[in-house]
Amino acid sequence: MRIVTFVTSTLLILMAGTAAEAHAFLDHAEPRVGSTVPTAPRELVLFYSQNLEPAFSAVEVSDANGKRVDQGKPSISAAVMRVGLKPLAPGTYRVRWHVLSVDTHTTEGSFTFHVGQ
Ligand SMILES: [Cu+2]
Repeated sequence: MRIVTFVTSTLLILMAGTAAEAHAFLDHAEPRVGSTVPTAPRELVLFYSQNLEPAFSAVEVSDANGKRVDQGKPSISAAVMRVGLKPLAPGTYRVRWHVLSVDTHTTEGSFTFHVGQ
């Protein structure tokens, strides 16, 4: 419970507008944010601007019906988080991530990528 309170309070601080420091922002991703890829990727990789705390960082990938298509627990090393993907049919997929960076700030975001034409 103490940890939940801590995360919530840091999120509130972030939302209050003290975002001037170097939080862990998403630098880029593979597949790229908003991109269309011709073949289904087997893995999603997120590259951040700062090292992550693995215990409090997560990502979900879902299809247009909201069904999870990631393989579960991501692997996190330094500033990179990756998760395996189930075989993806053509379509649009949404990525939702939240991370706790080593400076104790939380950030979150979402984006889509498209498989197929
Ligand atoms: Cu920060």
